[in-house]
Amino acid sequence: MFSRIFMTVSLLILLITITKVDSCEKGEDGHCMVNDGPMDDDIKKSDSLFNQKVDWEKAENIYQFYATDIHGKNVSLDKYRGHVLIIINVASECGLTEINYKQLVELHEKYGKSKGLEILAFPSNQFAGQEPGTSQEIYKFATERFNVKFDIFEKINVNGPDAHPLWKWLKTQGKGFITDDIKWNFTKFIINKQGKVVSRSSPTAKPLDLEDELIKLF
Ligand SMILES: *[C@@H]1O[C@H](CO)[C@@H](O)[C@H](O)[C@H]1NC(C)=O
Ligand SMILES: CC(=O)N[C@H]1CO[C@H](CO)[C@@H](O)[C@@H]1O
Repeated sequence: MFSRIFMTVSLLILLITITKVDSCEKGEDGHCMVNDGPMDDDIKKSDSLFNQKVDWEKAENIYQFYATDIHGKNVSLDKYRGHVLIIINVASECGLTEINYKQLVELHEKYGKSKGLEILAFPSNQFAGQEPGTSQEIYKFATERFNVKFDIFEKINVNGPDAHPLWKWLKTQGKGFITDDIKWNFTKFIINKQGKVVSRSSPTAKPLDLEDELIKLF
């Protein structure tokens, strides 16, 4: 009885040892990878274990998120790594639409190709129903009326329990006035090349007002 348990235990220990030696030998320069702290593979693994729906609060940068673009494509925000970004919620039918789109296009033309500035626009219908269109209509409006070439995403909620996880996270990073909720259309977040929020601007701030701040980040 005892010897059987003993044999089982020693067999287990032997197995574990063999497995460890095996993975150690795969390391380079005779390093043992088991106790060497996080390697690239481990970091990738923890990234893929990140589930934005439940883990959004734990995000360290925007590259961990994904969103659906206006053409229905699932986009990992990892594609923006190393770029300075403006993330903004947009509306088609509102007093601020014209100036915001126009100046965003201007910023993008000036700093897109030359400095790698990327603009991520998220249509949202949460403010007095001023973005009632379908994805196709929104895209048509933005590209035909303002010649937008920056990235537009699918319509999302920015407030409430159904808010997109990226927006939930953005709001905890750039604090709002009194509450974190997005008050109005055209709230702008500036993201640095490390994927962190550096500022949040109100709807009435014009995109060109952000120029000085952007220049420091390029
Ligand atoms: C979108 O891509 C992410 C990985 O970047 C994946 O985790 C997620 O499940 C995908 N979502 C959909 C709806 O395909
Ligand atoms: C959609 C929406 O609420 N539009 C508003 C955007 O913000 C400006 C100024 O704060 C308002 O004038 C718009 O009506």
